[in-house]
Amino acid sequence: MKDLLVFAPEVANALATGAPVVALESTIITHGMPYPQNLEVARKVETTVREAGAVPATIAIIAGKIHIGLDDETLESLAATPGSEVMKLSRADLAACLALGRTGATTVAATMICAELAGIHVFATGGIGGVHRGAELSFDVSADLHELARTPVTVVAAGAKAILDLPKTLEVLETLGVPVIAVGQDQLPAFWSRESGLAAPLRMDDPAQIAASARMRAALGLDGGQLVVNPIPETDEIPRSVMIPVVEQALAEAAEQGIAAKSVTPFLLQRIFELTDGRSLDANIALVLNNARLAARIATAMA
Ligand code: PSU
Ligand code: MN
Repeated sequence: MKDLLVFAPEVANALATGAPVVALESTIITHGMPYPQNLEVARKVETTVREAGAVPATIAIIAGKIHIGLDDETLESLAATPGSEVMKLSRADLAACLALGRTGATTVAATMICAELAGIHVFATGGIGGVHRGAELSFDVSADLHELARTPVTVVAAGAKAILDLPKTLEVLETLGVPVIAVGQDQLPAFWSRESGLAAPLRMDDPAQIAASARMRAALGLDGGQLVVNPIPETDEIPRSVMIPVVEQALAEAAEQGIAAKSVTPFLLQRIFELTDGRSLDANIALVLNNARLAARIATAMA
């Protein structure tokens, strides 16, 4: 296992001294945002974590090794590689990518697995995967939900994207025993928008409460992590009324073109980017930075 993990010196040092560390995913870089904004954002997220007093650890698989923290050169080459040439890794294909010596970006699920192996307990991202609309026919339910049920990492996201079926996503999380904790409001946030029209199951406004809740789960021997849902800042949000028709159109086009499986989320994100004249990307960037700040505070409370 030691040979499989490659730690950035800064991360190794932080973990050895018990300093707060925040894991970051790489699929958002390769499949979630266009180049070169993706590179700019990846760097900005790391800076934001540092400014908030924690050490960032961006996770990716490079030539068959799990990298915990990427140097700038690696980050740049990953960001510049077209998504079609990088594996999008979840629980199902992580081991295969490593065994074949290949390079891949980690989704929420795969990043959780790698963070846990590295001893990192907090992870910041944009949005998690969830139950897709029409899942009753397509069976498209993100492996992120099952990972949250089994791997003890606290994941900070801005809710699940409105491209998903949010009520069904909440139902599945409840069935799987995953606490969904809203911060600063009672509603589940909906990624680009603060409101989803759905009540969040739990609310904790203080990072210390979130840290205490993770400790209590461990003390009880409960498997799995926590999903912290942090609303996008008011000044950056795109209201729900604006997003609903955009999402409907992107979904209709995906259905028309027969987009399926792993391609669904990247396709929808790209179409929504085009349909909002780039506004969705600005919102996406703002919410990721906002999540990085909160994750750093939670990691600090846990350290
Ligand atoms: N949300 C975003 N951008 C992304 C993703 C989610 O705003 O790039 C990625 C995450 O890595 C998440 C994955 O884990 O999409 C979910 O993909 P799927 O629905 O295929 O499980
Ligand atoms: Mn899927």
